[in-house]
Amino acid sequence: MKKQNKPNPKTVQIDAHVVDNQNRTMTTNDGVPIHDNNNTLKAGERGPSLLEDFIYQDKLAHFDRERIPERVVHARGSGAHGVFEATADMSKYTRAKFLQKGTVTPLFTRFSTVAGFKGSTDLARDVRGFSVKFYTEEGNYDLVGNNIPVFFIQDAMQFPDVVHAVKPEPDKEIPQAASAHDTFWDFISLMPESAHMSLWVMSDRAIPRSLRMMEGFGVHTFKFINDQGKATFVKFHWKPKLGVHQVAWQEAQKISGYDADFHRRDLWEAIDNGDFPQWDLGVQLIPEEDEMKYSFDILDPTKIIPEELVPVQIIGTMTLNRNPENFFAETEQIAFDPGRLVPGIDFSNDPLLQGRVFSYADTQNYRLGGPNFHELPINRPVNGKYNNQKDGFHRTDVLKGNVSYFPNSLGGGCPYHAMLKGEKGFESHAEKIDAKKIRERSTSFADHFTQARLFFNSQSEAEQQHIISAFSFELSKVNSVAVRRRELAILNQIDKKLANGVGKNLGIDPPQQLDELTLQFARQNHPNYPIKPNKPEIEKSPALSMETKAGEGSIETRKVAFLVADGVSKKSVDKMRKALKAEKAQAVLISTKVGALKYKEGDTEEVQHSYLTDASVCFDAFYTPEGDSIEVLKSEPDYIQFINEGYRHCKALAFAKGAESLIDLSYIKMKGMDKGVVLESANDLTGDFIKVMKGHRIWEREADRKIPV
Ligand code: HDD
Repeated sequence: MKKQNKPNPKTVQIDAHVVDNQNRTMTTNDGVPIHDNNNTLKAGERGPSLLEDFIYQDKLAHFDRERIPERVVHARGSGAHGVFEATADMSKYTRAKFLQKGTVTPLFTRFSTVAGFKGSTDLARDVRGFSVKFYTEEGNYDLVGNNIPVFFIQDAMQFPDVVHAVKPEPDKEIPQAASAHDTFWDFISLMPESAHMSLWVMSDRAIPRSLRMMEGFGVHTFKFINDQGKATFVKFHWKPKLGVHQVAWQEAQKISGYDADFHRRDLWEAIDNGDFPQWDLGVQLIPEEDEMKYSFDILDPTKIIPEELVPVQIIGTMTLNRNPENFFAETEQIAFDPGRLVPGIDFSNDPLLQGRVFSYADTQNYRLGGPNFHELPINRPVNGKYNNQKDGFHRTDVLKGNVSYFPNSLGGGCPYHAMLKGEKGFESHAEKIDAKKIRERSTSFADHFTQARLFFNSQSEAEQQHIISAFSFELSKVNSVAVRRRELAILNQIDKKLANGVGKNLGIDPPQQLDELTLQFARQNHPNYPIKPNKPEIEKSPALSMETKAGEGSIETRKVAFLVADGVSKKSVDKMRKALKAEKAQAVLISTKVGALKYKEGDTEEVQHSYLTDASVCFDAFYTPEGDSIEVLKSEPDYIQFINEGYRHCKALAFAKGAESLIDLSYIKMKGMDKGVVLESANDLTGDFIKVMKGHRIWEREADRKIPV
């Protein structure tokens, strides 16, 4: 798998299974040519169908079994193939071959939402799954993470509970893909350990602009193991090259109606256009000796290690460069499992991670119908698998010979143990354990609010307001006043501004003390709860704010709506189009109708989008070119809606000469001009527009957000 001009081994492996129907006669599943695929076999023209119609049976029997159980969580997902190139010398820390400098490894990445069913909207407020299967030369390694670096719970035993709480309520199966309901907040308000993650989920991290513009985290602390068997604790981070961006909550809700596949489409189209998304893989390395050095426990999955304490070192880059050939065969059937490792990586004793080690293979066995799911093309290791496991449902490998046991002499002692030939296979880290069996929680896991506070403190003013709005929205949808109050008591332990802001919107004064029920449950894990927390190393971490990660001023692949109508000036369109193209941003013409757009200059251009089919929320910025179209747009209410919404959502708007008159019809007139409204008559039209777009949003407008639309 070294960098060579040879074909990607995973592509070659999958291609061997690709079926192309071009120029083929239709056959049954047994390869029998089909003469007529429209009519069942009947006794006479108007007679009953015959049982002997094996062609009909073949077709229907397959159809009747076309659904498999969806994933119990992360059912809704989108994936793509790619490669990882290691760029740093990691040999000091890990013997994993795919992490050695210069190695290129094929991979498949699947992004997902957690709570919604398979057909739910992409824009739900939710955690996003971020799973990568590396097909390394030492077997498959799965990094199954999220776009949020902490988790709701500390012990895997409670995973079914948190999932049951967030999923639709079991009596009425409502709501779909939403945490804004009673059972979720009932659970969260009884579980102070979920305070930190609940802040992340109520932040804009939970409504990404694109799957290509979000960070990924391995969440747990893992271990790197080097050639000498020495361990180093490690946390994994994926850093998107396009920056970290979000949509506004109101946008998310509207996008769900206009394009429920917004993220899936965006990923597919970007790869299809050759705009391959990239992420750097970063690691935080903690020497074994430093395990107990921090004010928090590095084994606790509700805690981050602030980047200011342990910097993230970049060790390689992932590029997603190929869309799947078939969604079901690849994205649906891929089986991730954080419990499968390659030599050089090991688990830590994080009790959440330890519990995951069981659950994933178990669920794949069920979901994919038996123990041979490893043989599905998407799951096969590229280096082959050789062992004595055999038979079972859907076995496809044809094991040769009469030997399927070890030790054997008849099969030449094969397949042999690595150590028998002086090779090194996977060896677990020889950690010394001397302990009693107990069912308890470590006291070092009992501080639930310090890092939640760190997160809130580290957000910009606008980001803090979004968190307050999100909590207010979610808790307003909770019917139980007791649950609302209990959650407010938790928020009050984190930050007064947060609790008071939400309390004001709910009409409840936040209680000063945690609710008795919350304390009662917390004391089951920590009898002396609440426990005095250690003094944190830092009070603020700039790395936690999305605003500081908004990208190095790139607008690559961002979508700009050109708001046009017949009579628009081609010169005015092309001027902006050219400038955006130079920045690799996309121009999308939106007109009063699809089909041929007539330019003022006489030419025509095919338009795919209209005010009827598209909405402002699906675009990053807006441009109104000059021309006779301006008169048409004056009486087009959907045009006015576009710019009103764009303005409200703090996006950049540019107006060519003459188009400024349209501003008078919008709320911009009422609320006033700002740097985000770029006029050709007053500004460098293209230069200033691009400059404002690079800032992503005009946050100053946030102070006056209640503009009606
Ligand atoms: Fe999980 C799927 C991420 C805790 C049990 N999980 C799943 C997927 C992601 C995560 C991204 C989708 C994989 C795919 O695309 O197919 N899960 C996480 C993270 C966790 C976490 C980051 C905490 C840090 N999960 C977790 C626990 C358990 C599970 C504690 C059980 C004890 N997760 C599952 C599962 C799923 C799953 C039930 C459902 C479908 C699947 O595995 O393949 O086994």
